[in-house]
Amino acid sequence: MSSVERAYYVTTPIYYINGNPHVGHVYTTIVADALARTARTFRPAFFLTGTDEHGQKVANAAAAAGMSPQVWTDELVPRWQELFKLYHCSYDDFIRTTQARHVEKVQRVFEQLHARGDVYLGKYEGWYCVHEETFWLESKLVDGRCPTCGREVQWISEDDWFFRLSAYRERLIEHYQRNPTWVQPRSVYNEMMALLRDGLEDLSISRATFDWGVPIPRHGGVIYVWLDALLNYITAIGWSEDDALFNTYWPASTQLIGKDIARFHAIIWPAILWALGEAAPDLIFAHGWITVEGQKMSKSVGNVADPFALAQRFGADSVRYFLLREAAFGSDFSYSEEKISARYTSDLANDLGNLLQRTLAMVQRYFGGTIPAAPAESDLEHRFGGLAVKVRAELLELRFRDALESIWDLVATLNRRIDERKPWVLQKEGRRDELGSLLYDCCEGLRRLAILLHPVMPERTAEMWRQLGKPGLIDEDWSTSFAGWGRIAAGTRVSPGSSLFPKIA
Ligand code: ME8
Repeated sequence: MSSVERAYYVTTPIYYINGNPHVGHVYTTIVADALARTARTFRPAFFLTGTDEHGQKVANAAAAAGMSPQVWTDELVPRWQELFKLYHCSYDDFIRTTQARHVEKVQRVFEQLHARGDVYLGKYEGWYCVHEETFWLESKLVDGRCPTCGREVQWISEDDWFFRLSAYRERLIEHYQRNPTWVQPRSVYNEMMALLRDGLEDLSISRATFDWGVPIPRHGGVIYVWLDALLNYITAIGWSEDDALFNTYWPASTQLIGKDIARFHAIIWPAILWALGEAAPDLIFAHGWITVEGQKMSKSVGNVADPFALAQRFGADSVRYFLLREAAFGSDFSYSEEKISARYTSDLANDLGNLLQRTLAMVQRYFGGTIPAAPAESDLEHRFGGLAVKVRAELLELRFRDALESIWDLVATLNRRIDERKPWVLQKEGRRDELGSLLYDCCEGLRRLAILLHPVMPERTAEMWRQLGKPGLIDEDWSTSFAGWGRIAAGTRVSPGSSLFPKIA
């Protein structure tokens, strides 16, 4: 099978469980969900998310709350799962790094690396940033602080296991040269290439003086939290030669991350995979930040938005729409409730919600609530016949804003058509055929809109579908559901209901 037809596997970072989730965390998970839902319409797809539960950062958060790390993570995980459900994130699996299925496989990885001579025992003497869970060379510090987050670093001196990362430098450079789009966006690719050209140090992959992690069998100490965490992407799908899930889905199609963790995913991760005899993922996409007044939204800055409250105010699907529509995926973009509110009012309530409401109201008023006969031919088919293929490609290329703009072309066209042809005048003048054709086209257009928007707004489009009289399956294969104008059957009884996007208090 070519990689185009291959089963689709999408992952998010696994989130540190050192506090409550914020909008940044739900953002990456929503993006993964939109991709998984798109892929599922035409091929097998698997969507993985989860929580990163080991390490000093989580242990410190638990200690500050007066709890053992296990009790702390057990209490917090349901909150994250509840949030992802609230946002309709249809993950196929949620991995926790404290689960036995993961721990056992991480230990197996260590054994394998050890057996192959890819690890050796050495002395780590250097700096460590707990917030980033990262070892730093003295030369990389900025004013003696962590170059990523600016926090204080700790001096560490312990006997650790080292992974021969430096031995993979040539292969990494070659991989980058041969696959110029495997790390996106281009700015991150260039940044990684510069790091590789700078030279690679071997990586300490254990901690000897700290115990909240995966124990290293026979030797003692625990696995470094980043190695433990990265492995989730393969342990969750059963990493082993004879596991059907693993064979179907590895290598991953799209691994989504924020740009702060690109080095781990685009340099360390492929090297570890190669050491295990596995292939590197097809694509690492490092997206930008949601910012508030120019600063990255983060718990430590204290500028986080509560995603539970946002869903309550705007509805989860409207927040999903905003996050995918607001900026080209990859770049930073600024967030505010005013911006969500503006999009909600213009795009969702005035454009889409109003189109559904007035179309169904007129089907009700002029045709007794059943969809009138289809026109023999519709010019809309010429113009929008290729829309599904276009939108699918845009979504899978992570061009969410472009996809939504393409879809809104159809929304705007249908609204304009109603405004220009004035169905109330057609009715008054007895031009019933023209009136029927116009309303039929609007219903068929709305059917297509519901299908295309389903990956972005799964719940609101299900409601559109219900009001349209449930014409078939909303998530059927897009190409078949788009074959020819006229798939919504004349005579279907519509059931207009409450407004899709009601006024917000
Ligand atoms: O880094 N804007 O976990 P983490 C956009 N456990 N996305 C944001 C964001 C923002 N302001 N803030 C957070 C870790 N994110 C590790 C990952 S993976 C093997 C281990 C998103 O809890 C973004 O996806 O710090 C970022 O990479 C992730 O949350 C970081 O989550």
